[in-house]
Formats: sequence, C-alpha cells, structure tokens
Amino acid sequence: MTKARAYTNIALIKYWGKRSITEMIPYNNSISLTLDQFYTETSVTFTEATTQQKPDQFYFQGQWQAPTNKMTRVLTRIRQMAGLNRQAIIKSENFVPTSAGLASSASAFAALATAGSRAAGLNLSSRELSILARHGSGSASRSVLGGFVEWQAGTDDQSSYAQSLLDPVPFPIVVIALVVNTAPKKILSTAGMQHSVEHSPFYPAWVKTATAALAPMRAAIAQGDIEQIGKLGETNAMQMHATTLSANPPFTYFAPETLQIWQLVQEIRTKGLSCYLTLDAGPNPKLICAKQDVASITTQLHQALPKLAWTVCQPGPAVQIID
Ligand code: 2P0
Repeated sequence: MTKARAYTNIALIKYWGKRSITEMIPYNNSISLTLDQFYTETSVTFTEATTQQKPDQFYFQGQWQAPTNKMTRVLTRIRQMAGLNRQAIIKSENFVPTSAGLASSASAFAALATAGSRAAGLNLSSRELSILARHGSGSASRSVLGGFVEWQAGTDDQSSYAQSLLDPVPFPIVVIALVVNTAPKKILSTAGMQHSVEHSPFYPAWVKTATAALAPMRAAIAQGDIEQIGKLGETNAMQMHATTLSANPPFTYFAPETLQIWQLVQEIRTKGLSCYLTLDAGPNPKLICAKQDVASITTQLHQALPKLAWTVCQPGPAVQIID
C-alpha cells in the first residue's frame, strides 16, 4: 500500500476550456498557488487478483463504491505504464472543512496519481506525475507541485504538464477562502468550461487575454508584488466568468453574496488595504492579500456579514508520499 497527500490549488490565471477533451489539453497556460489548508490523502493497493477477476474498489466518505470514470482513466494509465493487470483498492479522504466550498478534484487526482504510480512500482518524475494527474482533472496537474505553479498547455499528451515557478514562497501572500454557499455546484466545471468554449462568442478573447496575462503574472510573482498578483488575478477571474455570462444560453457561478463580497472588497481597497478577489466554478470567493492585512480585512467582512465563514491559507507544499 502507498499513501500520498496532495494539496488543493487556486488558479490566479485560470484554465477554462480544453483544446482536446480526450487528451485533456487546455487552450491556455494557467498559473496557480498551492494552498496549505486543504488536502486529500489517498492510499492505493494493487491486490493479487486481476482486473478480470475483481473490479477496482474505492472507499470514500464511509462507503465502498465503484471508482469514477476519471479515476479509472488514471488507474488504466498507471497499469499500462507499469505493465500490470491487478485490481486496485483505493481509499481516499478529503481534509477540506466540510463547509469550505472548495473543489477537491485537484488534490484528489494529484494524490491518486502519486500513490497509484508508486504502489505499481513506478518512480515517476514530477513532470510525469503532472501528466498523469492531468488525465484525472486538469487542475490536478498543478497540485503535484507546491507554491506558485504554471501548467504549460502544450500541444499533446507529453508536452502538457505543470512546472514550479516559485517554491518555497518567500513573501507573505495569503488566500482567504470565504464560504457563502456549500450546496453542490449546479454546473460542474467540466461541463461549464465546454459550454463556454462552444457557445460564448467571447471565448477566443478569453484565450488571448489569459495568455497575455501570463508574463505580467510571472513578473509579479518573481518580484513578490502581492498587490499586482491580486490585481491580475481578479481581472483574469472576471474575464473567465464573462465567458459564462456571454454564452448562449448564459449561466453564472455567482451567488448574490458573491457580488456583495466583491463590492465589499472594493470598499476595503478604498480604505488603503490591498485585497483582491478570485472565484472558480462556484460562488465562494477567495481573497488575495498580504498576511499583515488579514485581521483588518476579516474584521470588516465580519462586520458586514456576521455569518460569513472563512479559512486563511498560506502557500502549500508539493504532493508527498506519507506511508
Ligand atoms: C482552474 N477550474 O484553473 C479552473 C478555474 C475551475 C475554474 O480547473 O474538466 O476540475 O476535470 O479538467 O480541473 C476546475 O476544473 O476540470 C478548474 P476538468 P477541473 O483551477
């Protein structure tokens, strides 16, 4: 048995759409920060039984179930690479506060790729692990690494993987994950991004602007300029969400509270604090700020929205084998 722990990440320049659905190749590079507060632990064991004799088994949230199609995609690749035809037993646990409202597919597939490949006797490089994790979920390609990470879109299977930009992170950047709504997503990311690709006339402009934002974001990270990272991140997030609002039919991941918090963030900025908002395929905003401003920012959030819950995250590490 091999067990791995991988952390979630928040994209600062987002991945939103696949050039190849079967090969999981995105249209544009994305840049993320791995977060230290939310992670997945997954163990994988290959038994003596063959896959013809016994199907794979997956233990999650207190019950045995069949692995999902995305999991099977990753497990099939591991077996092909290792030349092995054994049944896999997978056990997985998400260490994400139940109410955090954060997606866990990034940490889940980075942990599965790492534990599964090691259990099969493979000793993959971080590049190979990133490629493998990508076949589970695009954002998982980035959770293989810690700190700031860039996923190179590439043009085929072997050229699409994530690389480290900066790890460890030597400046005090913080991401405050806010929870406004814990209900499951109505439109999953995979479907939402494909709808934007096919039905938003603004989609080509998204790819162009996201690509143009990469160099400024890399420079801001290299300079430790938290304000500039936040500014570029907020603009990119809103440009991503514009592809859902401009699709036909249109849709949005915003909840009323999301806009309320965005307005509050803009007010906080008028008071001289640096605070920017990013948002993934759900209504829960993440605020990008400096560690020394967390207390003032959360005090103002609490005054305006007394029921609001949050978790303060710092840069997190790369995937680790823990057993
Ligand atoms: C990201 N998201 O860059 C973007 C921003 C959500 C919004 O990657 O279809 O679970 O499995 O590759 O990776 C979430 O989508 O989607 C995501 P698939 P994934 O973090």
